[in-house]
Amino acid sequence: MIDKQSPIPIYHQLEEQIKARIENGELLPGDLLPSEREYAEQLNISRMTVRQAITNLVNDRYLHRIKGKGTFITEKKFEQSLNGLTSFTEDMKSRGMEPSNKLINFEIIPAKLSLAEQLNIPEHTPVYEIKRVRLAEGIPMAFERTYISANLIKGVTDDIVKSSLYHYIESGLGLKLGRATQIFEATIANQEEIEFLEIPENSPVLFMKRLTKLENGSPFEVVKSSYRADRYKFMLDLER
Ligand code: 16G
Repeated sequence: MIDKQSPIPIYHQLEEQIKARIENGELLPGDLLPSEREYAEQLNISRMTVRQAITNLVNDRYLHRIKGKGTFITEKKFEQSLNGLTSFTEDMKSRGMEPSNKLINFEIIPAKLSLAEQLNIPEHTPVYEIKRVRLAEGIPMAFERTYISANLIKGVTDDIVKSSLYHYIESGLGLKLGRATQIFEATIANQEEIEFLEIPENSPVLFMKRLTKLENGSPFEVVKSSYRADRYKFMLDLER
């Protein structure tokens, strides 16, 4: 319903109505939005006004346009807090989502110089190389390449990396995790990411690199993770 007598501009009223229909689930993520013409005719308002409302919602990322196809409702992103050193498994469970892993590769390799330096081990020392697609409710969220110092974290198996690595380190080995340094970058998906994350070519991904240390200060893992930019957003509490 549009109130033409209201001091609130019509495009703003329409914007609020579309937002409300997204919030209450009448319009679902991925759905095609009715056309400008349909809205204009149904509400007896000009197409210009409808266009303005839709453009504002596109700018606010509630909607997105796909060339030649129309305007769609944007998928809700998973908001992850960056406060605290947590695992993927914990992040998903804390949101009531079921995590799973698709193991792409798992082997022991000799550490190259740059990796060895980061892990503070001699070059060619054995490290586990683990490539996993990390899923939530069966949907690929991130593609992760993990390098673990094999002399420090012993006994890692296929089954362990198919569930939770951090759980094994803490509960299985009784080691304490300490701190991590994490770097974020925006990039365009490479071939592996396109394939494993099931995203179109040229999709943006959030790339992060984490170096994690045990409580005693020993670095034990270098992780490169690529998160789907259409599914993820990150949240930090800042204090002054
Ligand atoms: C997260 C961490 C990763 C860690 C993994 C352990 C980032 C960027 N990465 O994905 O460093 O290895 O959790 O998860 O947050 P797991 O215990 O579920 O195997």
